[in-house]
Amino acid sequence: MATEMHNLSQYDPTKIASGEGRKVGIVYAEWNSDITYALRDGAIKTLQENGVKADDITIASVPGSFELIFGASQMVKSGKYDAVIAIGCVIRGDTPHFDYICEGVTAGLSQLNVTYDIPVIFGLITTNTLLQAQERSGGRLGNKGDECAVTALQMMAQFK
Ligand code: DLZ
Repeated sequence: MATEMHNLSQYDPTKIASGEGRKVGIVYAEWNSDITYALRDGAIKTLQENGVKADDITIASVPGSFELIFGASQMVKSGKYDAVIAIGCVIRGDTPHFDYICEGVTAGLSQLNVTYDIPVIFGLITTNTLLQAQERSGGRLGNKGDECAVTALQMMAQFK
């Protein structure tokens, strides 16, 4: 996660494996769409900058972050992709809902990672405030979508 010491968009392009010929699925949540669209677009841009063709990137939206589990699961089981990136944004409110969603998504995506043979990348931003989410979706601390794309490229190169 982004810290004051780590910008999510900073990576050394010479150390990133090419994504040429790779197929990537991106599932993103519509909840907090100002944030998730920026994350999604950052991921797409970084994948393309590193060799993934536009036609080889499939995007699908789900209503909220909790549905990322089902969306990512469907993409993984389709057998069409070399990696799946799940993108969402959960902002802490006044009820425990935040914790249930974060725990559910984390557990669900973790389960996919140990069950199937392609990497599922955790692109869920979990913050206390909208400002913190903005800082991590193209603001002061970079864009977690970029980080997810780089992570997907590294995982595909390493294990597929
Ligand atoms: C219900 C809910 C709440 C309170 N907050 C968020 C949020 O901050 N981010 C998000 O992506 N989704 C939220 N949701 C919606 C749930 O993820 C889910 O869509 C609903 O509970 C229906 O299953």
